[in-house]
Amino acid sequence: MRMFCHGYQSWSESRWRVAGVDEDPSRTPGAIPAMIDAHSGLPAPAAPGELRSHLVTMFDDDPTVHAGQGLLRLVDGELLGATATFDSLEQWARRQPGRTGAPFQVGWCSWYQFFDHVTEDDIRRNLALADTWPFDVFQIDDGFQRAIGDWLDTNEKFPSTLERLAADIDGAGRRPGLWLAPFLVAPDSEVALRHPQWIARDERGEPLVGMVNQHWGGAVHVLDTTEPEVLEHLQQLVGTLVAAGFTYLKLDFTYAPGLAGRYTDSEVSPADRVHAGYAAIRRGAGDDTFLLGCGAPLGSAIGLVDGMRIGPDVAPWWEVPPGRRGPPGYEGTMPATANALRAVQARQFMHRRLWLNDPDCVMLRTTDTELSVDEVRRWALAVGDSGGMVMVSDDLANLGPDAYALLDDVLARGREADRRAASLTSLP
Ligand code: 9PG
Repeated sequence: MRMFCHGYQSWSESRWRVAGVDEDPSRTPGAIPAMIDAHSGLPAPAAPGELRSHLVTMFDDDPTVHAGQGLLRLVDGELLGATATFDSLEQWARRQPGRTGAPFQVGWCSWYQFFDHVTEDDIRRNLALADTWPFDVFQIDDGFQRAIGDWLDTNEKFPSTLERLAADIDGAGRRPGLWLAPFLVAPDSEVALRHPQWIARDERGEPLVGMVNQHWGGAVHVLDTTEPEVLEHLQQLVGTLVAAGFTYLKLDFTYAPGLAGRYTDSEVSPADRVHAGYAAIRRGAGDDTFLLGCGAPLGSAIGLVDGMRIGPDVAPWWEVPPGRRGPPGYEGTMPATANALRAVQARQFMHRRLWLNDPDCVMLRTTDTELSVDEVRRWALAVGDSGGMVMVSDDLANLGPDAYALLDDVLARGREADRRAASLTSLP
């Protein structure tokens, strides 16, 4: 018997596994608790023979979809945690209180070309080149901030203030977009130094580590979203960013308050801790700001975000290159365009029912990439055919008429697929 194992958060794998044969990925030898937690919502690995799925699952000998609030477990042939059944994944998704009114999204994002090295000059050069491109949104990704947690201050690579940048993007006729990891704080950030009591703790009483990332200076800590002051801080922070002009926010690494640890209110569940953080952000952002979830436990963001990353990061390569294999248990989740493509297929049923799916960025360039011309086309057209968000992530100086023509094709297919998904949403 095969079981559809649906992933926990944006980057987690979703796939069919053979019961009694395939191991749950949380059982990968050498997988560290933080990895298991980020991908199954629990720090402990599955029992031998146990398979895990989140929100929904189904079996290949029965068309019924089984659904629950969070973790569903197959233990000794018995499904635990399921509370309802549906005829299809689409029917389940249609019954959720999604937020599906945003228009089809087309934009530019800095990450998959400039990564953390991005400079203000890269942003301004591309903004100037964007004149002939059909972008509504122009989004600055990771790399502008002074420190993780200090989102209102830019670093030395960005001489301008955020207000200035937003005003100039707006002046160029684009919607200003900004990346942030709202629930993470670097140990040396102003917010962490000023408010040590806002940080969740691990079982030893040390600040809870939410991510270790070399370009952020190493380990960063997790905000405790059961602390009322933290929720107020998040609401205010996002209100300030919106007032500065950023009405499109990519909220990343948002699994963090779901990690096991010591929180002020130990009665709040991991899913509710994430939900409370997202709800505070939506209160601060107001109704008209486009919120994009990323690295997000999917169930906790339903109804609060307009768009959701539904798979791993793309990368300027197809399969994960041998030298870039991640930590054990992380293989299907590593940045690789092939991994992103698998998620587009597995989570298509969510688009226009829970939110707009964000399959991750399209890369149109054929230089400065390990992707072949065919792989570039294959991914771009898959994004188009999904009807999901289309964000281009290239230095526009690298793109010629072929890239332009490919994007035209992607957008034509995308608008058509999106219209079809939207009309299916309104069926009973
Ligand atoms: C910015 C990036 C981009 C990207 C996001 C997210 O496990 N990891 O080390 C890991 C690092 C980065 C990452 C995902 C996982 O990517 O998905 O679009 O915004 O952050 O840092």
